[in-house]
Amino acid sequence: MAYYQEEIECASPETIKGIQEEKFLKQVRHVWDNVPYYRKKMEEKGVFVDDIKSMADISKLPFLSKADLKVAYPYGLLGVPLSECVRIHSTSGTTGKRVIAFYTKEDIDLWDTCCARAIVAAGGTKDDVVHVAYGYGLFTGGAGLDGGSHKLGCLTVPVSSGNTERQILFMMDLKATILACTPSYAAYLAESLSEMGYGPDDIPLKAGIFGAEAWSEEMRRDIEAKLGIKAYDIYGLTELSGPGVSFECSAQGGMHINEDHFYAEIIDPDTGEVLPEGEYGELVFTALDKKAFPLLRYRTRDICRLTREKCSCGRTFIRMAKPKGRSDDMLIIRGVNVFPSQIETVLMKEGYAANYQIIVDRVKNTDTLDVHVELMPEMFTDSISDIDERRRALETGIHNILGIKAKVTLVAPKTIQRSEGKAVRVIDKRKI
Ligand code: DLL
Repeated sequence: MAYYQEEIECASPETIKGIQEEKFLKQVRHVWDNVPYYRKKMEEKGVFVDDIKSMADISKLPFLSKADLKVAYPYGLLGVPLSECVRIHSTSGTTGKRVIAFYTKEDIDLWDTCCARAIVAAGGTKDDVVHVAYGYGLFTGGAGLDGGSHKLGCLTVPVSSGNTERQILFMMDLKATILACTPSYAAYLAESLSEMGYGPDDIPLKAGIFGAEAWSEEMRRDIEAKLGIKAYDIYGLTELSGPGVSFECSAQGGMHINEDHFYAEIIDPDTGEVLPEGEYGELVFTALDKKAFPLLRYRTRDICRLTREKCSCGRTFIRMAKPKGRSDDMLIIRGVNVFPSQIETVLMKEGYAANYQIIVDRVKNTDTLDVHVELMPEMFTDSISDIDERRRALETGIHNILGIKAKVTLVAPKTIQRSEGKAVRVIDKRKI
């Protein structure tokens, strides 16, 4: 088994706890001294820096949320003078002010290390050719995987997103062995590969590092088969640096959190109470050594759970399950909580690719749920009764998993817009 930094990635839980506590106490002092916005929040809660004496005291600290980031925009959460910052990145939010995160040179270095660990966990070595098709620019995907690949010494192809045919030719000509992009773009690349008359054996890829959006286990198996690779999940968010907060290993059983840099908690999203290990709730992170944007107890709004069960890869870092989706992606339809990923699972099990759109509306005071699903080319037929049967099978599958009815519309192949970055799966007309 290969690791980028075996000593830390496979350290005993006690060693990790020790590292976390030492860094945590320093970080709280750093924030208290240098981030007046957070210091005020602590004071308002009646907590002072000297009250924080061990890791267990973290529960005394106030949470930070996206709302705080908006209030403090752009410089209010900076922990160092602007002259020490060397880069910014920003979230892809489409409404209101974007979130801007700042980085010192050291912050970038530790981010690159996190991504290098992820590439090694996906079987990468310095001899690999890493094709980075995440977007470059303000989005963190391109820069993060580029930094990790560079740090490991791989040949990095900074192709960014778009121009799909050119991407495939590049992968062939430069013999890319690792592909890094969103899972929806990987699915699109796989589809285009076959349309160009090629199959998985025509590209030398062995692994994919896919993240930035929720994707189902079924979608993973589909991409793996079509590209002839092993697909690894990677998670992160701009506020905490970007990709590489956690990453999957060969066991594909959840993502190892880089615990020497990020302390994770799961809370009840309604009460803020910390939940025991294994329970589903909102993921909250404390950045233990980031200096420019040192967020303590940041509420990610991602719903998932943690486990410290032994992993066959030998890493001891705690693992997080695939997030079910963001609490703000969760749709409440006729009082029932619905995550788009649950619908995706039904579609993939019935043999569809992840080309679908969920349209929610309110008609005569009742929520409606419409799911548009693209037929696969081989399913396309003139027989209305065949198509009707397929439609009914999907409606039954969705009803069984959600407990509410959905109206499924099957549409012709290639009519739902493909995504080069994060896919837009939901149109909630109730909010428009
Ligand atoms: O998406 C960073 C990233 C880039 C992660 C490339 C992985 C690969 P943001 O644009 O700030 O940053 O969006 C962060 O995306 O809170 C999750 O809701 C979602 N997300 C990220 N990775 C995953 C994943 C990047 N593997 C938000 N599975 C997060 C599910 C994910 N959701």
